[in-house]
Amino acid sequence: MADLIEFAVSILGEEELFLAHYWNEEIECMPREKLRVLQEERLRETVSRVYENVPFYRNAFDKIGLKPDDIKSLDDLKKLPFTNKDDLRDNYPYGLFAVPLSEVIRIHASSGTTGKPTVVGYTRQDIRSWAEVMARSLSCCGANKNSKIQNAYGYGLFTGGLGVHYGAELIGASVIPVSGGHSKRQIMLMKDFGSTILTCTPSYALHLSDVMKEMGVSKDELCLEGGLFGAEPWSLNLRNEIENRLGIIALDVYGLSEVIGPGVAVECPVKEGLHIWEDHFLAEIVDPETGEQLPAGSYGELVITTLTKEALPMIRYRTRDITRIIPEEGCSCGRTHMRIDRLQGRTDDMLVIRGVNVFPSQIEEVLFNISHTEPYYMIYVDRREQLDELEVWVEVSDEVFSDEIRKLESLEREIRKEIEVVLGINVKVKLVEPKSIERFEGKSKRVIDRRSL
Ligand code: DLL
Repeated sequence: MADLIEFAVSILGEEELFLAHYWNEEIECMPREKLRVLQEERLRETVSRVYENVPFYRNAFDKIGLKPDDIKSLDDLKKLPFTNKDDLRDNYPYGLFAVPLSEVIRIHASSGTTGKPTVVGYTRQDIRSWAEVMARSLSCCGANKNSKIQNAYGYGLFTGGLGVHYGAELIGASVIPVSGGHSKRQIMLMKDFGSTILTCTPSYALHLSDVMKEMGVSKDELCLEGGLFGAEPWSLNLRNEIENRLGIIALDVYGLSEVIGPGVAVECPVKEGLHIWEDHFLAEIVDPETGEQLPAGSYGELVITTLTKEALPMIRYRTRDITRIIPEEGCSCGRTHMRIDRLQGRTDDMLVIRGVNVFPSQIEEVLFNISHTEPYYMIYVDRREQLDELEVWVEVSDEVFSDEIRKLESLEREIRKEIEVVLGINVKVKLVEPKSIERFEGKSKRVIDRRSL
């Protein structure tokens, strides 16, 4: 811990670290017994509210003979039915709203891969709560009223842009609402405006660092100190890469539109898990197959119940995200809110290759450990003669690409062996030219599953 503090001080400066520490100390460091009382009170309120105001929930409760009064404490949570993404789709666009539209002041939507988007709404109070959790999250990576926050998450229906924006304004920082894209301009602004914090997807942060190199801009010419990256899974190796290339502390922020947007959970500078803001969101881990609650420490699907949302309360929302609750309570940062591990991926992104479960993040982790490769890759899945095949395309650096064939073949073999050790299945590896793999301004797409095409 002493090392960590020293490290954080070296990046932020002692005074700033102190200022950056908590946004809302009373809540962030609330004793757990007190937090539990608050959660139970809010859970009871939420359950009555949805029963009274959302026919979908009233029917779901009635079907299993559950009355709001049956939910007294957190132990009763498991009696409640789950909510799925399909329930939002079936009630498109506003069917799950618990308030009249006249009270809704903002609507966002997440584009699904198929059909209609998932629509979410916010009352004025919801926007306040969201700004609060985002202000806490940004403070974790050092934001304060003197910060200049370059917000390169997309503005629009996506919750990333405006979610960060309102949190940053609440802190009193100067927000630079640049949104995603126009990478050269991003670097110019970062340098000229003296941005101190960058917010975007981790894959875009990596891309920006490449563009910096192309433009001949070194990290020493920038004032960046911290970054809050999320909206997609990213490996620890990618974090190291971003931290080294940009000279910052890079923290992970998690969230999803159905629950609120970014700011559901965030890493503190200790980097040992993401604190879920438990006064607003109640977390459980369940077995994705059976829906049974799993004990702290076991990996499973994260399920979230909102405790303060007015427009769109969610009861036991199945996020499809895989993580675990970190069993050790308390964190050396002083925050008492429970931590989840970095997200491994989504149940629906998990590839099942010849019966073996594969997360793209596992492949990323391996690739980053091998020198001479670039951190860009694509995964292709095919089915030939009833057999699944996985092929990984990996970009290599200019020098390697112009090397003799023998060296390339040996690198290809090395990567194949390393991936096979981790996944336990045979894979094919293809080395490709520098810059031939697509770059992303928002969420990246690194898997092309051609089995279902
Ligand atoms: O991605 C909200 C967000 C914006 C989070 C900016 C963080 C930063 P959706 O578009 O609804 O909302 O997508 C939510 O993205 O269920 C996860 O699968 C994935 N995701 C979000 N954050 C992380 C993360 C926003 N830190 C879906 N690590 C979620 C891994 C993440 N996956």
